[in-house]
Amino acid sequence: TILVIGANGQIGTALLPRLQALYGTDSVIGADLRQPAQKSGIFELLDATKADALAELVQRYGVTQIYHLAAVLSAKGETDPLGAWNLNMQTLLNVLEVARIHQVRKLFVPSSIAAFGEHAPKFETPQTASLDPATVYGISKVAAENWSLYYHKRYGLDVRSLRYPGLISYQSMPGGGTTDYAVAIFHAAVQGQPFECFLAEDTLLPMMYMDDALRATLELMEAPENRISVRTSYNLAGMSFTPAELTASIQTYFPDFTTRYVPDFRQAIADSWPRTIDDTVARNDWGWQPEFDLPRMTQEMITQLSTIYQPSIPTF
Ligand code: VAH
Repeated sequence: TILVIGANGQIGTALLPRLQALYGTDSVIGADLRQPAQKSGIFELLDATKADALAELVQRYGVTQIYHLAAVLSAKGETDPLGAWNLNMQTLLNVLEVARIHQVRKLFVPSSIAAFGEHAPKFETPQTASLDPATVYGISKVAAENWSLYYHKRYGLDVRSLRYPGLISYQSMPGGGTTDYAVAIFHAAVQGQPFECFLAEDTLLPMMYMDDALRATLELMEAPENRISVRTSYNLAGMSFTPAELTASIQTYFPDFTTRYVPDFRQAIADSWPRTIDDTVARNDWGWQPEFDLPRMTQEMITQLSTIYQPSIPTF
């Protein structure tokens, strides 16, 4: 069985149904601090900072794979650095230890472009670059990458990881990320409202549509173990765009839509991150290939959110 920790998060909300479709609802357990809005399949309340609660769940369901998707993201983490560090690291160490003790076969531990800092090349950031992250979230990701590598080398744990770009999805509301302007903007556009962006209009960032991120995750997890050459975390690229480019893409659907740019503390976080990512190693090792560019993502996000905000076609 597969355990998804942080099942109510941005990735968890989208990944859970994908795993249920692939492996059957009875083989997938969603777990988070609170019940989900819409419950489907097996769901367990879990505080993953409690190792014994996690171990009990793993034993009770005979868990063989864990997706560890619980974390405090970059912007929210800066409002409570030690709280973010404690949650991100305690849960990770519990997952690694419980997996080691209970012979969990495979683990997914996400990283992020937030792992890169000011001394990594900004363009085509390579797989091996110096990692001096500017945020507590980034520091916790670099630590997670190194702990994952350690548990792989010392205990043979099959831990796999991706340095996700900013992820855009319609299945959940933005949750404290610096790239979450790119989610909130669609909610405003579809509701006919102007948008106030907390990043400057020319802030170029690596981004990815959630469908690509989920496919990358599943392709990585299903790749033969001898194909995996990176046990810290793989660079992964989808596309890169600026708030101005995203606004223009949305305006092809909503010509009157406008964005105002009011940069706040999140601008410094975004400025510390890469502009574009080199994911050659992921392409060579397990055949990664993105499918969503900006126009296709815009069309998909607007289509999906339009049905959520205007569910029924008006009856005449
Ligand atoms: C964040 N969405 O903004 C996350 C991600 C690269 C961005 O780590 O914190």
